Amino acid sequence: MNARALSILGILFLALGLLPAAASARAVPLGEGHGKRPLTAKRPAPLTGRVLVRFHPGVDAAVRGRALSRSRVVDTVGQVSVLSPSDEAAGTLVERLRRNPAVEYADLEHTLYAFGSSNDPHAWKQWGHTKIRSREGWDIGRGSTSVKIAIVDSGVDFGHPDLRYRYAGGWDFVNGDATPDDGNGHGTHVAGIAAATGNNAVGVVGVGWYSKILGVKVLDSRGDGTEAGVSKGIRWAADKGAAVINLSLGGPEYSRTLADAVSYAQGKGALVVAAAGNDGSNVATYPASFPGVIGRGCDESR
Ligand SMILES: [Ca+2]
Ligand SMILES: [Ca+2]
Repeated sequence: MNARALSILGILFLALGLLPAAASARAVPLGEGHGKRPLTAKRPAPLTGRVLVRFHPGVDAAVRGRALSRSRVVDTVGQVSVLSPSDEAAGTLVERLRRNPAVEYADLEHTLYAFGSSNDPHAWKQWGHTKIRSREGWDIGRGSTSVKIAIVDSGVDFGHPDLRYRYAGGWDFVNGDATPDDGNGHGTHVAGIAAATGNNAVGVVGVGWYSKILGVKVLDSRGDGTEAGVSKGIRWAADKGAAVINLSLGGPEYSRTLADAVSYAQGKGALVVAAAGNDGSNVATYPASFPGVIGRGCDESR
């Protein structure tokens, strides 16, 4: 098993439940802060009040300008414009845009959210590595500093002693700055499972001991984000050379904007891994259900 495969294995075992990476040397354990509310795929995804529109290639600026005259472009994601309606309901704007032959698609934007976890803070520490046979993998490889894993989530606490040397860069798409500080704990917990430093006499050990982490903050302190924000994070991670992009988040609504972002990342060679939502239901969630994405279920059995 090579380093990349081991890193991928590390991500795959997030399937084992997004269970907290257990106590660390600090007062605040990896993962503290998440799981404070039920996070399930059945939770309805609220609308953000914004509209995501993509024009057909080659549509000129004047045509686009007319189509967008009653809205404000508040952001862009690849070829997608994020619109805030000026004087009409978002649904009315979508209907009008969909009738416009210059428009490839127009959708209401939904909220995405962190997928939840067990409330047993030490469960993973006790059995997770056994369940996925990490130790056998470590005989072959223990991760590599040349492999970047993007944790597209609520941020990553790179001040944590088990994550300090895993930093490979980051961006905060929630606040628009270069520090993806984790106001929730979910992303830090996920990062610890993937790549907490091994054999350093501190805290826990990730599956990849030496893999590098890109901290991409797209979820706020409540664990909520937007389709546009998550899509921007995915694209950013792909542009930064992520070998693996981990998405322990999602929602029940199909999103073309999100699908475009996942395709973009896959086209750059990234392996996209997404949680299916650990609620034991058969509800399809996205991005886990997109083509080529490794969707992870949850296994809490020992
Ligand atoms: Ca920040
Ligand atoms: Ca450690």
